[in-house]
Amino acid sequence: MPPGSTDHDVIIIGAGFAGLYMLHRLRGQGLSARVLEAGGGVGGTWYWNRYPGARCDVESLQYSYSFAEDLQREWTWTERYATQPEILRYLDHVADRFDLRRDIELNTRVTAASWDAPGAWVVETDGGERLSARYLVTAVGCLSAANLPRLPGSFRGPSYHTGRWPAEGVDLAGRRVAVIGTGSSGIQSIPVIAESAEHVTVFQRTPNFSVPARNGPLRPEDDQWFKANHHELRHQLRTSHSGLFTSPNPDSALAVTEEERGREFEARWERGGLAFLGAFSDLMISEEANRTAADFVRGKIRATVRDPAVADLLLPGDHPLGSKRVCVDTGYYAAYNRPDVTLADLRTAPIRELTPGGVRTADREHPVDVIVYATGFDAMTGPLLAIDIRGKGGLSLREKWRAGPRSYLGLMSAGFPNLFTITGPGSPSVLSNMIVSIEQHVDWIAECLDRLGGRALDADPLAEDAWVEQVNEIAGLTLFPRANSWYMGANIPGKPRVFMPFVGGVGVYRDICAEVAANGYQGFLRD
Ligand code: NA7
Repeated sequence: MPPGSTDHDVIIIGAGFAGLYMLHRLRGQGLSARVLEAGGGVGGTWYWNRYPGARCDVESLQYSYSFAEDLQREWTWTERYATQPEILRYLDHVADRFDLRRDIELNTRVTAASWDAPGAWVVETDGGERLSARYLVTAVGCLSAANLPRLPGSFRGPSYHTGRWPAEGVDLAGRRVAVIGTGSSGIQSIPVIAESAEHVTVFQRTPNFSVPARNGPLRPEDDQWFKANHHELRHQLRTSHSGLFTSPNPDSALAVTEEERGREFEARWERGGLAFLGAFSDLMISEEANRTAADFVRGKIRATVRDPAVADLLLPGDHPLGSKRVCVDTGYYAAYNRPDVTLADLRTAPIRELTPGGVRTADREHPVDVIVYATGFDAMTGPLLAIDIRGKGGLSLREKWRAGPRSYLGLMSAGFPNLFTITGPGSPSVLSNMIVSIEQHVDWIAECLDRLGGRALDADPLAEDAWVEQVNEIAGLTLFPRANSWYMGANIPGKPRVFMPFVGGVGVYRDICAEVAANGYQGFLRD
């Protein structure tokens, strides 16, 4: 394809953490790129998820870009875990700081993309625009397609999905609020909503494991230490298992005494956050080891929730700890000690229908003024398949992925030349600190485009088959597939059950990708 015959060298879909950095990198190597973003502002996940209490479950020092020293030096987080508004301010700052906005088109949803002869992507938007580029990069996020259950009946009050929260906010003061769902979004929002609502009724289908955040102001000495040592610390994150500091303990939970085990769990519980999962090396591979951690958390729930019947309902029991994303909360279990918070157990009394004034379960009607759907997302594949993507010969991605996503390294899918998927299924993505994974993918793609110099690249179907097999095989060695999780697609009716992310760890994965590139893009086909 002759240079200049497309509108842009690259079209990027999405202006969250991934899209912003991708644009910055491509510009730096002299490519013209256009970002198309559905939202009215930059920020992606952090633009949409404005629900009360929304906050990152990764510590702010680690959940930030590492690509620019100046940016790192000049930005100071205020809390150990940043709130949604603060992360959005950070991303707005990044957009301004690197002059990114002039290449970003907001309020523009990509509806279709097709690989057209003689070798360009043609992208269509909801505004009727058609744009072409030699390369297409999706930066659509893993958790951006909201899952809104179809409940029978109708409710006369307002209802909101946590992932589509209105930018102007919602005043829940003095209202009777239903929160449906007890994943991370429900668990973060329930205690905060309870502070001002007249009453909160929590509709729980499956109890989840949650560990305390122990949030607080970011200590200046921690900030200074991170800034002073950031080269070394960022390197550690990039080569770690999850892209997080979890202080992994190499011991087996079963090789120590009960007292030692209890001390390790207790210390991590006190410190707060996802490092709880690093307590022992076999928590995600041995059911017995996992049960020790699960029992510890169940003990904490019983000790926190005063009403033993409510505590019992909150005890997770149908999946190993960590096989669904562990939540990180502030005051979640204690919220059930409030007289104005009620737990409705959907396992014993499922939702029958919405009524004009509330939610009817099998046993009674719960009168509410507002419904908050904290019901999650069609994860990972949802945002990609929402776009009608057509590759070579009109091959549809929806069709190709009917039985589950197939990709090589989570970066490309065979038959879709020049289409790169940042943190796509088959890469560590949601099992890691997303920023570490995003930066690794963006750097890899940018270098690849540089070396391609305009030529086309596609995944070799044989390499793809081998990768899909490897991803499944490694997942099968762990406890992850034992849960009906969104990692497995199990939260969406009719979605194929396939474990989607790569569990081998970000350090291992980075090495694999680097080696593939060093070997002349082994497993990829070039023009
Ligand atoms: P999650 O973790 O998918 O949680 C969604 C919750 O909503 C979960 O408790 C679901 O129960 C529940 N749910 C979903 N559909 C229904 C229906 N129809 N009825 C009742 N309850 C329902 O999404 P989040 O937004 O909380 O968190 C997503 C990620 O964001 C999180 O892991 C962090 O990485 C950040 P279920 O368990 O399916 O029985």
